[in-house]
Amino acid sequence: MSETNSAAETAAPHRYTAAMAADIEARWQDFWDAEGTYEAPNPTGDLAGDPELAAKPKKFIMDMFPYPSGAGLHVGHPLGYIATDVYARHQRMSGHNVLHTLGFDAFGLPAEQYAVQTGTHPRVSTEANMVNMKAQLRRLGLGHDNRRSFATIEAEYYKWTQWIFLQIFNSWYDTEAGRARPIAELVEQFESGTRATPDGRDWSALSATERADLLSEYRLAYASDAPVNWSPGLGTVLANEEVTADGRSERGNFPVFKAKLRQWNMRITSYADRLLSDLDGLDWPEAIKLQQRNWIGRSEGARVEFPVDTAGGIIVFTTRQDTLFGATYMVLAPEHDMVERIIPAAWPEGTHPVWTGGHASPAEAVTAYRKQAAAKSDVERQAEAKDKTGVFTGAYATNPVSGEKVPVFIADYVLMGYGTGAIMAVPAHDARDFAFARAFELPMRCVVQPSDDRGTDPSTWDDAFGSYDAKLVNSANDEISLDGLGVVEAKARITDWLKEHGVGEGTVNFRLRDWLFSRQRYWGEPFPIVYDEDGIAHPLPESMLPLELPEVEDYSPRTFDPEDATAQPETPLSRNADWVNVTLDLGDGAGPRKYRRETNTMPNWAGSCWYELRYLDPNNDRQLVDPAIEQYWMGPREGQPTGGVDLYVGGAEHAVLHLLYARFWSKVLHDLGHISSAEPFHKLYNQGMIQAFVYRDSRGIAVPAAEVEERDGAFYYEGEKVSRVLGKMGKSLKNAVTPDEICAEYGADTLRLYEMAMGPLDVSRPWDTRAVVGQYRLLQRLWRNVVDEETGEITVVDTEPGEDTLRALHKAIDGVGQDMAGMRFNTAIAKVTELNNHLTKAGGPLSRSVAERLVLLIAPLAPHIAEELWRRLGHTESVVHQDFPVADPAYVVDETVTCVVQIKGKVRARLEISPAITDEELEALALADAAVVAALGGAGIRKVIVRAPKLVNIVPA
Ligand code: ANZ
Repeated sequence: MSETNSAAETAAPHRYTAAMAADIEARWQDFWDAEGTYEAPNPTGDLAGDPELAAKPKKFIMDMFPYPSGAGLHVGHPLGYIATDVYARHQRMSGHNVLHTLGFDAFGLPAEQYAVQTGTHPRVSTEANMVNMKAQLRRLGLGHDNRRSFATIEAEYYKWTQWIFLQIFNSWYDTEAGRARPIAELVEQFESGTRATPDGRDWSALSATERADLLSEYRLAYASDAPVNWSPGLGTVLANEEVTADGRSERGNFPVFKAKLRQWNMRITSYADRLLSDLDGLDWPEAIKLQQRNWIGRSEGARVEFPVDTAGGIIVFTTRQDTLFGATYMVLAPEHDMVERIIPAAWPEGTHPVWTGGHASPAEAVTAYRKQAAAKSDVERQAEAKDKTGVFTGAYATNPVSGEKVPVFIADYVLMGYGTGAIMAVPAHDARDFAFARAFELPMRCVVQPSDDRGTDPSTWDDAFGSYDAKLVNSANDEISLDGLGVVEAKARITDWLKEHGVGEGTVNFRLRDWLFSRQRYWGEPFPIVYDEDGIAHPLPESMLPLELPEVEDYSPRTFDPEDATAQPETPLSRNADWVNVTLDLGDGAGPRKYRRETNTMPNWAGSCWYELRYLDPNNDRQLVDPAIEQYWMGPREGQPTGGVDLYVGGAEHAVLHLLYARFWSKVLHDLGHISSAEPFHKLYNQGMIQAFVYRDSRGIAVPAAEVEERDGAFYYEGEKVSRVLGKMGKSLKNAVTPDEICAEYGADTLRLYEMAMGPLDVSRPWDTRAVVGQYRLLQRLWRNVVDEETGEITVVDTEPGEDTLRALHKAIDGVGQDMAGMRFNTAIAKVTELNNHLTKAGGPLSRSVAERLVLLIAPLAPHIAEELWRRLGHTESVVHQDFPVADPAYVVDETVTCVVQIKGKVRARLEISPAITDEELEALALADAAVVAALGGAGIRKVIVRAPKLVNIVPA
């Protein structure tokens, strides 16, 4: 790397070197800051007096904002930020009013864990990290509107996070209207009697607690006692989205248990349908849409009631109601609350010994089995391959179509959190039921005629027959027959029949669960909720926001033995009695009363659920966002029916969590009339990752990548041979390269170019520090084409360029413009390089008009050198707001090339054609040519060999 600073290079006093780049970059960064070059005007105030700006289309471009990590940035982090910056600059130069800025997502676990290890207050370490990261980012020359930046930990910001929580708390989902409405309107319905209370009593007859409990059933934010994901090792409960497929905590990889705890939830399930259908109008990668669709998991099926003699009916959810005649037993989730009500005191006469699990009574069997099931995660319980376990409850239910008595089991393969927590088992046609039936020697009945040759006796089968593409058999009673029908038709028929008989109905079930919204943490937003002496939750009035995090001595989370499922979470805020116990006048007419504050905090997702809105109107202390401003930047428009940010760039790892939660908050705020957009992000783009080589010694331990030497294709560290694989970049793998190092060595413009040139933006690519110099050389050649390295004078002349150069120039302009608009920055760079090489080769001083357009072309990619050259070329206005060059089509159309047409190897014609012609077009053209027709003289054609655009070879019959 040191060669770049070698004597030969620095010999010329005005050469573009790292030192020169450092000087240019620092100077223009200071200038841009001082001038507010990247400030985007808002429509009210700013734009009103500026008709020219008001006529411009807007572009709101956003990055997924960073968490201020203590490790700082490595070169992988800014890939997306550079890309959005290049894009934003091009859009700005193409006539758009561009909003681009970056804040910090600054609440969260890492700061707290660091705090526990080092005793530093999370605010102190977070703020120090932000200072460091801001300096690193500024060095890259990102054109952000800095007036609009903020961190989610600022009280002026989280005041509005809390305010949104209150809106969600104070609303309910009206399923008839299909939208959220203020809870006061629901209370009115109860008061006036237009909506009946569950037990029919007058609203006025309900106690305060009863009213609160009833409203809690409706509120979009509600506290409830439900089985939640509890991770003792982390010391907090987690949302389903934060639990991995192996049933462990995504962060820290601790075991997660289901525990019944009182926690806050968000009723995101009310929005399941809209979250699903609105995906259609979004310009997102299909893979991400698919992940959201799967996470929401819509299933069409039916609810069917199976009566139990002793205690009402068991309701199951099934997607195969057509197989109802084949339901030969039932299964309840072990936790199902029907279990207590249906179990008899003793095993029925003649109970199969395998069913009892060796227990003396159903009660004993149930207790033992529940204990066993509680220790397993949902994923373990659902694993296809594993042996099916369970136990008979001693109870029987009646199959509503066949009238048969079927035994009721509990088994852990049925989950409490899905459907109704109960299933009808159809062992002949469901793989899990088949395995269970085999293990417990339960009867099976074939009700769908197998399309293979296995026959209709399931006792001879090796597995269930699950196909949809077959006809029903053995499915008739006195009133209805499904025999001979296809699955789809049979489903429709039986669903009607169930409805007519009042024993079931068609229904849609979602996999999506409500969002668990409280955490046992210090470093998060406090809930704007207090409890009165009866334990009723009251929202704080808006005037009491923000409710600031108290300064405390002990902010550490309480963690436990990771395996201790019985441990009880403890909230750090609960240790501060002075903060928790308060006397307040909530302004609700009750006067000053004693309250207890909610001591949970919000999850770290809260702050990122609405930050796009804060960028729009960052200093508004009266409103979440001024509606006119929101409408301008985010409102629905042609092609964007639900509105949203024009471009949102970030990693694909946020497929569900953040992107689903933010969509949900948008919809609630939209329904309540606070914003015009119903979706936060119209276009989503996932950038690839920058990977890096990881070198490991013979013990498998990573060694510092920077100190590895390559010899004859092998790699050595301190003389010892090491292995090399491509992996992630990071401190722990000792292969992190910081942007600071690269900026020091070559300058920010070179780093920007290198990151953009590495490959298509959406694919992952390996970092190679040795290759960075290639882009440095491009900038050096560019510089040399405009500046005399000896004198520092501009070398351009005022004559017009030749035809050749005009063609090269306009082709580049055309191609680079299209590539930039399409975010193909790597090919844009290739085209700039090609043009620059052409100019270098042509020799002699550049025409001013060529030099200027060359500078404008590279300005989005390498803004500092472009600004410097632009000024040296005599301009007094910044390059940032110049118009991007427009190609003259006359120079863009390709010249023609000559194609030779041969018949039997003899040249018979020459065609002047476009070099872009396809084989098909060329063949047609050649066969229609008069000379060719004449030469063929009516002979048929055996074969035509086409090599577009140069050659056509015709072989006559
Ligand atoms: C009878 C049946 C017959 C079923 C058949 C499937 C095949 P999806 O598509 O994912 O929605 N099920 C319902 N609730 C369940 C629970 N809480 N735990 C475990 N399994 C449950 O799956 C719906 C199917 O999964 C339902 O349809 C039910 O089994 C099962 F040939 O009912 B089926």
